[in-house]
Amino acid sequence: MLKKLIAVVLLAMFQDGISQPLLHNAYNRASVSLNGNWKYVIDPYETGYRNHRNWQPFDQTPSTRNSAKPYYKDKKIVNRWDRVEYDFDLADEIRVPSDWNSQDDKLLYYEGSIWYRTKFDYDLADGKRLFLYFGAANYQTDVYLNGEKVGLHRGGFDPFNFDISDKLRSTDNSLMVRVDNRRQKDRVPTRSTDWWNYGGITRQVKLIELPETYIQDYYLQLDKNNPSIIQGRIQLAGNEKSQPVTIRIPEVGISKTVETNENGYADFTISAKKIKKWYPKRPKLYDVILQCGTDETIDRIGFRTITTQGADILINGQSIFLRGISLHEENPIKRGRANSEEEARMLFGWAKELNCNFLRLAHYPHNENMPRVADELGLLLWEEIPVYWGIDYEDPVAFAQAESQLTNLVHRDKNRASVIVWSVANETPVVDSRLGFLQNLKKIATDIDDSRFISAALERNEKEATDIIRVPDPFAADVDMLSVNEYIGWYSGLPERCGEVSWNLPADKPFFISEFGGGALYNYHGDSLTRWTEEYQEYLYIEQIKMLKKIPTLRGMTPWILVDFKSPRRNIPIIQDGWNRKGLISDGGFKKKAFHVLKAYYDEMEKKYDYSIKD
Ligand code: GCB
Repeated sequence: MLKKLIAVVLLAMFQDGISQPLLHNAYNRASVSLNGNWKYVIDPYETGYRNHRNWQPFDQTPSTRNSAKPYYKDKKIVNRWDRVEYDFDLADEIRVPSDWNSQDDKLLYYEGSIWYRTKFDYDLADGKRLFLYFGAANYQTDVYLNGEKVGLHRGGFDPFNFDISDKLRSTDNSLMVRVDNRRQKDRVPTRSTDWWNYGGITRQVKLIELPETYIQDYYLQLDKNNPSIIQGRIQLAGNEKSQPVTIRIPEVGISKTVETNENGYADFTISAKKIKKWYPKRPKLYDVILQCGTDETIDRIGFRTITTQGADILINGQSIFLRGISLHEENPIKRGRANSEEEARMLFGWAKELNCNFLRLAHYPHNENMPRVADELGLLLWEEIPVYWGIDYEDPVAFAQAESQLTNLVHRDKNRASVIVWSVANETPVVDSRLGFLQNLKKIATDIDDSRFISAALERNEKEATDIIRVPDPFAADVDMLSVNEYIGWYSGLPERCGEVSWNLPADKPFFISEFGGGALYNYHGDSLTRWTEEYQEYLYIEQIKMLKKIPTLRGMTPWILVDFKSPRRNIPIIQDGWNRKGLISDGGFKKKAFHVLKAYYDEMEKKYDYSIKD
């Protein structure tokens, strides 16, 4: 009982001042960008939250303490007796959006708080609302406008927004944002990962003006059991919730008006008879226009179904093989977070050269350009939240953070044809409290969207000394696609080990390898049993593919990984130097030998699983 009470109190504290429901399709809304150079103050001692007389140590968890009235107020000295020991006007500038680590050598390993400040003017007409939208900031973001707290957000990779209409001035608004990227036990991910903990406002910031009543959210997807129908729903927010809303797809002459109820909600169906389906080979998108009063939003949506039948994965009813690769949201050449559309196109361009039709966006939600560009290029996607390695499953604060990251991801991308998998975890060791945690996440995703697969990158029976490989994970029964990370030939044995094992898997579910791989330094050569050479990695791919071809239920894979990526865990001088070298492409953008092995296999699978387009 006491434990429950504490959990409730903790959750109430946690909810205090959080961001508001996500505005859907912020991507296409008319907006004013706040991107640019912002002033910044590095604050490793949390001075921003401490009055100079307060000698108490700052309590880091939960870090909401003192946050309503920060010491930093963007204040100017007016009286001679004033003393302020920071100055945003004189401070250096930092680029937004971008991680801070790649902008200045002294920030490369920095983990802590940075205070950002920008100024803007905005004339808001009567009867309008103004929203402040962040694509993402890692990890906790506390937002202040003109000295008042607007709210906070926890989660390093999901979008969030605040209605700032009440705190806005027409000129000289001071927007102060504290971003804290410390790794902590109750965060998701928690303390340890195998990627760089890039901090800062890593994605775009913009202002979106909307009428008093506006279209907050909508969903339009083909009914997976009856693809001649589009299932739809719409949610209005604002004062006048009960209103007619018109949904139009002009290219095929569709126009439908529905009436929302007193909660602003309506569900509806539309005949899809005239709609050409979205296929990876023919990624047809339609302009979809939603209009309610003076609010109008335009989206580009593709319509397709994704289902399973026994071990088969069916797109629009036809069997496909997922020729995939895993990917971090990093630009190896810039050595920082990739956040632009051009960077999405660069990374996807490499994947296309590999003849991929599928990408695993590991291990956290990537920026929205990724699914938007994938929609256009016909690439299928696996999207994931950073429930990674050892999460504290019993902590309600950790669960709330996993929940909010998943909710925001599914809300943001639920109309993207490219996205076919919601992954709720990666390599989370099996302990008792974990199953309920993951099942609850599955329920959260499917309650919003049940048209896609639920999966997670599970582990095999690595610790058993046996040649029979199994997946002894209780969550395996809950997933639509049984996905496993395995490193046979790298973390266990040499590549020939692949020839010694056999797989024991359920016959009625698609099987998928979410990771395999091995490290190689580009242009480092030797024999095929010398680790870190391109030859070793090439041999590993050859042996893996031979082994995987024998699994009758195998329907795809996303080997680890498209490009070398930065990781502070990887410290062999010259070979690694802070890089995970399992990429098929080097940090300079050069292809390693194994790239060509995988491509040859994918060319073969493309022919084997060819399908015809049936409109
Ligand atoms: C894994 C993890 C991935 C690591 C990879 C590795 O299993 O899922 O995040 O980077 O192994 O290289 O060890």
